[in-house]
Amino acid sequence: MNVKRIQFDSFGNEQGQLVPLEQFKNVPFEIKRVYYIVKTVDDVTRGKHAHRHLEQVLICVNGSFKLKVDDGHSSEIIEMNKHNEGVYIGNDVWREMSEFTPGTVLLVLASEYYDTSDYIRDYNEFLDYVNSKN
Ligand code: T46
Repeated sequence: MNVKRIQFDSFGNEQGQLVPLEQFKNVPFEIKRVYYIVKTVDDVTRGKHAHRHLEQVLICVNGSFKLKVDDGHSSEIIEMNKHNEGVYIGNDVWREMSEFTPGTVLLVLASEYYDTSDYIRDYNEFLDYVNSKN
């Protein structure tokens, strides 16, 4: 699957922790966009789409949630609860985020500017799209 975990160095002591993120160093693409998701609701599922080209790194900097990734052939649920671990998601991967605990902060680094035409929001369309490539 076009998904991989990335371990980030976390520098700190009793005063707190600092995690540097640098394009082409510990983030495997040029970072063109950063966004974050806060004030999440625990019984809501976000995402439910795939991207044709976009690459992203998701980091749960506070709290926890479940990330489901699915490439049309297999799926996996990743527990997101480490401030120093990112999950890289490449193109053609369906993603869903759910079970957010209160105070969760999801930071996302993206390889492209926001482009609605890059989204596939229908799961059957996604399956047709990935199968047409094989
Ligand atoms: C993804 C997951 C992890 C913008 O105006 N600019 C942006 O860069 C983004 C990402 C969103 N928006 C607007 C579009 C919607 O009105 O923010 C609103 C919420 O976006 P969306 O429903 O797409 O949020 P999620 O949490 O379902 O998905 C987002 C990203 O869109 C997506 O690429 O992989 O986070």
